[in-house]
Amino acid sequence: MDAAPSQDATIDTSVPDGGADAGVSCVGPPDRDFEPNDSTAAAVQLPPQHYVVDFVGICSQDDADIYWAMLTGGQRLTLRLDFAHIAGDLTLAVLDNASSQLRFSDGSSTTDNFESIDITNIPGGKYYFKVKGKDPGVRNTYTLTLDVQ
Ligand SMILES: [Ca+2]
Ligand SMILES: [Ca+2]
Ligand SMILES: [Ca+2]
Repeated sequence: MDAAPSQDATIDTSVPDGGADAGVSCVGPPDRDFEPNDSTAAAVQLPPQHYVVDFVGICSQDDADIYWAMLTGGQRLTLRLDFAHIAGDLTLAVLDNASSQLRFSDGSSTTDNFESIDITNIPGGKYYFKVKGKDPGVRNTYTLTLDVQ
């Protein structure tokens, strides 16, 4: 995948993580290839469309995974973070271009293994999507699904 516009060409979630062992994703691609992405300055660009980031994880003390996308005004942004809550509680946030937090989701439980954020009629601009452990010691794998309509 070496298509044009700059950075997003490096994202290839079809890369296998090396096996069914969920822990493998923390040391293998693509999570390894995305790191470091712990700050907004180092965030990984995602295309503003339906897009799934899989085989990734919160893998070390204080790891945060930050992605970004450029959205057009009036669009609807939907994010869903799926993970096994019992294996490690994760949170999801949407930040604006100034890194101010617009939305935060931490409603997961042992029966609701996900976080979700839905923003309609969003102003155009750059937005960051932040996945983090609820506590500094949390380690877990997750799937982040982005939808822009
Ligand atoms: Ca990570
Ligand atoms: Ca990270
Ligand atoms: Ca949570």
